[in-house]
Parts: sequence; structure tokens; C-alpha cells
Amino acid sequence: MGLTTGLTRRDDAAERAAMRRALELAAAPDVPLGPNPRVGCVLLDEQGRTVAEGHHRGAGTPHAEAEALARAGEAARGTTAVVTLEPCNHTGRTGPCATALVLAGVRRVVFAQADPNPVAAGGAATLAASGVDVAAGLLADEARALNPVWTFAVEHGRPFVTWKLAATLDGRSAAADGSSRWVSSRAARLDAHRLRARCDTMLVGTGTVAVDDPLLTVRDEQDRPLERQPLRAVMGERDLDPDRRILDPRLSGGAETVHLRTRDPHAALGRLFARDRQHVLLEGGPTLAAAFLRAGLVDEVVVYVAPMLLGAGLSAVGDLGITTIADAWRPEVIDITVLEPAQPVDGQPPDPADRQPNVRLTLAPTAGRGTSPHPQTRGDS
Ligand code: AOF
Ligand code: ZN
Repeated sequence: MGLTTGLTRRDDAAERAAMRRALELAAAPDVPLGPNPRVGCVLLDEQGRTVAEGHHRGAGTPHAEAEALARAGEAARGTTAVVTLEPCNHTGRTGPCATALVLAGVRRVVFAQADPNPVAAGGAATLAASGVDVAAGLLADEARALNPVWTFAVEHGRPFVTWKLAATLDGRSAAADGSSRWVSSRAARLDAHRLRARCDTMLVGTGTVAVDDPLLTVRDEQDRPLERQPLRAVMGERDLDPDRRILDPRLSGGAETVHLRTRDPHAALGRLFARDRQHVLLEGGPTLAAAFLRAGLVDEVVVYVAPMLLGAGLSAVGDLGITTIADAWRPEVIDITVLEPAQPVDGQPPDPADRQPNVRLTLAPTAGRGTSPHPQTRGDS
């Protein structure tokens, strides 16, 4: 990213160290998942010493800059504010940080990532117009990497889409008689729950709700629902049978369900984005996956491969209109992880599906889009 026009840049070591510290603060584990970005702020005095620090703790709470300013009080005057994101210019859930920085007498502002959010952008210009010295772009790539899904969603005006599929060696996700709701091992299913927990929405088609009657909650190893549940979205024009588990509040674990009456993936994502949704997990079935793939709306694929053959049964994905090899969809492999088989417990062998390793493949549709929002290699399996 280039510098904002007309702004100065003085990249000194204290500011760089403070930006590293601001990135670290922003990444604090107490920050809930979305919809707001992670942001950190450090105020430095003339000698480059830290006066105060702050970080944002989720939608509705003070912005990072506001927290640092409040902690500094009068000592904020004359400082340099080092922030991971361009200070906001809007009155949203809280007041504009650009104005707060000016009023507090901050002399210089160094920020990493320019705010891609059209609602909040313009803070750099406001600061500069008020005589504050502004520099943009220091450690900008690191700042983007802090909020990959948020950045993607605000830049594209739609949620990031991960398509998850579980398949046999022959690309089937269920046996012909429907006897297998799952082809994957327990280790793969637990991993898939961790993936769900990193998304804010799970999306299925009306067909999957009719046939599988999925619960679509995120559960832990003991099958207990987690405290934070993603939104459960069902897409399609068909009515939902009121006795489906997804509509039963007693089984929801607090998860909400929404029916999006459309077959158009763009329309569905538009409605989810309007509800502050930034990361959609496509959970099934083959028709929904095919519709998103045809629309070019799959940004990441996570495949759980089980070493078994069915030879017949439900395909993981419907017709993509591809008739010749040159037209094949060839995503790029980002990660390959082996999910280890279960061990015998008290001499009892595990279930057949759990005796073999499964393989998780993470793929991205185009070269260069390799920055998965979920670096799966972090040993989380
Ligand atoms: C944050 N935390 O520290 C900064 C943000 O929901 P609102 O009204 O609080 O505004 C959120 C927007 O404000 C966010 O999308 C981003 O553009 C800007 N800056 N947001 O949540 C912060 N500095
Ligand atoms: Zn702000």
C-alpha cells in the first residue's frame, strides 16, 4: 500500500517497535470474533517512550485509540499515536477517533492499514486537515493479516466464503441409502467443529435441511454446544418443514436460524453482509456448493478426505457445467494436514471410520489468494 498523498513519513525505530506492540495488543485473546476488526494503539512521547496503550475488544466497546487516550488523560498532549488501522472518521457505535485524537492534542499519527470500510474511512484526511502529522503504511501487511476476513469482507462488500466438504476417495459425501450422515472420522468431525467456530455463519440449502435435518451448532469434544454460536442460514425458495431440528429452540444452544428465500448466491451473501456477517461456511449440500462455485463465490475450500470407497451415492458437488478437462476448476493447495486415527480405549477398537487417518486439504481458488484467514498449519488439529 502506498502512502496517503501529501502525508509525511518518518519511519523511526521507536514507531516501528510501537507498531509491533500495537499489533500484539490487537491480537489479544480476549477479543471476540467479529464483526469489528482487531485494532491496537500505542501513544509515544517525544522521546519514543510509551505513554499509554489500548486495544479494541469487540463491537460496541471503545475503539483502540479511545482507550489509549482515556488511559493517557492529559499526558496524551503532544504524543504520537501509533495505530494498526487508520483512525475512524464516523460516529458509529462510538464517536470518531480522528476528532478525539485532534482534541486530545496528539501531534502525529502513524497507522498501518488504511481503513477499507467506506463508512469509517477518511480519518487520515481529517487529521491532516487539522494539522496533525500523519504517516500511513507502516507494517500494513501485518495489520491486514490481523483481520483477513474483516478486510476481505469490507473490501468486497460481501462475506468471505469457505466451502467445507467431507468426501470419500470417490468424492461421495453419503452412501446411496443415506445411512451415513458422516463419512469422516471423529478427528475430522471435531476439526470441522473448530472450523465452524471460526466462522460467523453456516449456510446450507433447503434440500440439506429436508434430507439430513442437521443441527448446525458448534459443539465441543463432549458434544456440548459452545457459548458463541454462528448464525444458521438456510438458502432456497422451498418452505422449511417446521419440525426440522434447526427450527427447534430447545436444541439450538442459543444459535439463531434465518431462512434466505433465494437461490441466488449473490443475493444470499448480500443479505448476510447486511447482517454484519463476514465469514460464511458452506456446509452443504451439492446443489448449494455448485451454485456458489458457478458464481465464483468460493474463496477457500476445506476438504476432509476419508480413505474409503462407496462407488455410488451422493456426490460432494453438483454439476458445474464442465465437460472438458481444460475447463476443470483447479484450486491451489494451501495446506495438507493428516488427522490421526483414534486409539483403542480399554482394549476396544475404535469405530471403523476412526481407525484410519483422514486428510484435510485447504485450497484457495486462485494463485496469489494464498492468505487463508485460517492458517490451518498452526497445529490446531
Ligand atoms: C473498531 N475498533 O479500534 C477501530 C475501528 O462498529 P463501530 O461503529 O464501532 O465502528 C467500526 C468501524 O470503525 C470499523 O469497521 C473500522 O472501520 C473503524 N475503526 N473499529 O471496531 C477500533 N479503530
Ligand atoms: Zn474509531
